[in-house]
Amino acid sequence: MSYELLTPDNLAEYLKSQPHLHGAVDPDRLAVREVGDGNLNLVFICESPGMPGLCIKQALPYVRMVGPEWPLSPERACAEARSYEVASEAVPELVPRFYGFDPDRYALAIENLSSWTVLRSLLNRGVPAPGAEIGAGTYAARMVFATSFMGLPSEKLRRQVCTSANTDLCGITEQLVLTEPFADHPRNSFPVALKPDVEQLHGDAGYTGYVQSLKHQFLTRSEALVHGDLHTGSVMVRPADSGSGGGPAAEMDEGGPTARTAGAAPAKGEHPWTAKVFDPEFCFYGPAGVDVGMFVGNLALAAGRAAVGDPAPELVRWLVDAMTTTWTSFEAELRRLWPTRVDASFGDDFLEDWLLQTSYDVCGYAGCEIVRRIVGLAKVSDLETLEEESRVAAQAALLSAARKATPRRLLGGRASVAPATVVSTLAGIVGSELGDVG
Ligand code: SR1
Ligand code: MG
Repeated sequence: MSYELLTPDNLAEYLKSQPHLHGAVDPDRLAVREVGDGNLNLVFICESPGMPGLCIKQALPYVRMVGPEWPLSPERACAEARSYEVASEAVPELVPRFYGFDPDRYALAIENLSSWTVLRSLLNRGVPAPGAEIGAGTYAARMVFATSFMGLPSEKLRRQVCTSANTDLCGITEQLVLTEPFADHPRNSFPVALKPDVEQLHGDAGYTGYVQSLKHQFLTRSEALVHGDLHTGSVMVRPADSGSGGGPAAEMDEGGPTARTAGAAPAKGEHPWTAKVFDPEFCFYGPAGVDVGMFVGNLALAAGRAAVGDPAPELVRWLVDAMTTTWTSFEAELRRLWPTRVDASFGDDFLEDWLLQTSYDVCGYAGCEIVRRIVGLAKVSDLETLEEESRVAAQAALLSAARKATPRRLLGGRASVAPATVVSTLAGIVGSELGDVG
């Protein structure tokens, strides 16, 4: 499998060969920036004066964060294109515009969102983003509905499951998220001072046994086409009133607003930030709770940072509340769509049971995401950029909260609770664990 890698020097030539992109960029008047700071791919922002511009993302044939010694099939770009195609129909307002996929170069062309801000960067600067969590929950719900038994006739669903394999990247998630962090592994790393907490985690058979059931679900339950890596670095945000180009959001990227310049958190009920979910290259047919779970876990990680920083209390409170709001947005959107399901033999009682089960799964996957970002190979800047003493305090509190994210430990596995109570119980545990380190 050999294909030419894109560089700032050969992009103009490449774009000349892609006439369907010439409404967005003019290859003869091109400015190119390589912005890929992720773990896997090359990403270029291509702009021409007076035009919307484009983002070109090319899959590398290896894991970028490790190097060519960890080869990785670029076929994942085909999976990403599939997800964007579905999302462009199911939830167009919450994803970037998708201009198309070049299977010869494993390159995707998507909307230029360079005037938007990565949610993780905003949160790291201490700025809450009310509305972003609603966007993430709504995105996850619309994708679940459109790609599961709810929105697809069963024959079509069976075919979709067969054609949506994303073998290499599911292998990464299986190892890095659901296996390695829960035992000693050479790819794990953490501060020496955290060793007692990690040993406790690894010795906690009630918890690691539950994680095995989540891994089993991950391997066997092909329920919906999920994003598969819905963390706060996979969501772009901008102020809701900033229009389609430029405006206040254009000032946000480089050293954008801080908690001070952004002002206080908005009043309850206001949603001044709008979101777009990107980077669905880890998408696969899996359990419906995976995406909300990962996102909720990342809000908890951001709360860990906020708890040891400044301005701690308001931001922690918003992040903890946002964990529940992500779920309630997901649930509300599915309830709204439920009357339009394709197979009405699934009754309303089934939905109730399904939502409750999924809310427990959400908490479970949130816990795994928290643990893997602290113990496993792929870390997050939220915690990694803290000085060691605060980092260890936040990490220990978060590991302790994650270990409580099993059905039995949250609410005794009770069947007679509202699904939102399940998630708000986990949020409350994160808040109270972090309350002690602030
Ligand atoms: C080797 S890839 C490491 C991580 O980066 C991606 O964003 C996923 O989160 C993956 O687990
Ligand atoms: Mg990514």
